[in-house]
Amino acid sequence: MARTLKQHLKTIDKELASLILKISDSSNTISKELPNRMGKSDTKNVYGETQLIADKWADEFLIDEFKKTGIVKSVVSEERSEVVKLNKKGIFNVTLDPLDGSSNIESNNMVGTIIGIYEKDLPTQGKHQIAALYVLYGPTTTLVYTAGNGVHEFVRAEKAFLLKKENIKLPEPGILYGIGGLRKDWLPLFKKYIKELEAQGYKLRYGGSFVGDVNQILHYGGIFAYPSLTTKPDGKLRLLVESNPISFIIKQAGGASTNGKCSILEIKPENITQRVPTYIGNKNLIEKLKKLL
Ligand code: P6P
Repeated sequence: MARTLKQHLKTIDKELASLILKISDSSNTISKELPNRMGKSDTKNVYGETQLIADKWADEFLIDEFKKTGIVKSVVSEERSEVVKLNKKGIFNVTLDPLDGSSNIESNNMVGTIIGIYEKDLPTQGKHQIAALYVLYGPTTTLVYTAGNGVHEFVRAEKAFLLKKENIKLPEPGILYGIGGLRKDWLPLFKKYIKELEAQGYKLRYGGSFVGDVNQILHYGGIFAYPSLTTKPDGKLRLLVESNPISFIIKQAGGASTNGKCSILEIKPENITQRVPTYIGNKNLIEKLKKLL
C-alpha cells in the first residue's frame, strides 16, 4: 500500500509534521462542509470582495483549529485585515487563503486551501518559509506539500491521505499557459510574450482559481500568470497568502516565479495585504519573460 502522509512526514521536524497533519485532517471537514456553506454573506473582505459564506466559515474553522494546536503563534489570512495572534508560546506563523477561488464553488470548479508556514514573525519574505502546502477540492481531494524537501502529492482515500507522487518536478518544456485578467488590459510586451507561446503550441488552461491552475502547471509544465495590468499594475494575487506559498512549492519542483523583476520569494512585504504581479512556472519560461519585461 502507498505510504500515508503521516508516514511521509516522519522525515521532517515532529512539530511541523503535526501541524501539516492537523491541516490535512481539517481539510476533510472542509470538503464535507462545502455543500452546506453555499451562497454569499453580507460582508466584504479587506480587498472589497464580497465574502462567501464558505470563505468566512473556512477561515473561522481553520483559525480555530490552529489555535487548538497550541503551536501556532499567529495567522495572516486573506479574510482578515490584521495579523491574528493565537498562542504566545507558539512556534509557527501561518499564512492562509482558506478557500482560494471560492467563486468557483457555485459552478463546482476548482477551489483550494493555500498555506505558508514560517518560524519568523509575519510579514516577512517568502524565502523564509519552512513549509508550504495546498489542498485541492476537486474530483478527488489532493494535498501537495513541501518542507524544503521536494514536492509531494497525496490523494485523500477512505482513512488517510495516500502518497500519489513524490519529488514532483515540472515537466520540461511544459505545454500549458493560464493567464488572468482581461487580454485587453495586459501590457504590450506581455501580450507579445503570450503570442510567442501560442505560436509554439502552448495550450490555454485557465480555471479561475490560482491553486487549481498552478496545480495543472505542476503536473504538465508551462506558465501561470496573474500579470500586471494597465488597470491594476500590481495584478490581483496577494503576496503573503497566495503567491509566496505557491512560489515556494513551484521552486521546490524545479520551477521559478517572478513579479517581472525578481523572484517573488525575495520581495520584502510592506504590509500583509499587498498584491503582486505573479508569473510562475518552468524556469526557462520565467527567465525568458524576465528578459522581455
Ligand atoms: P479572475 C480567486 O478569487 C483568485 O484570487 C485566484 O484564485 C484566481 O487566480 C483569480 O482570483 C481569478 O481572478 O479575475 O479571473 O476572476
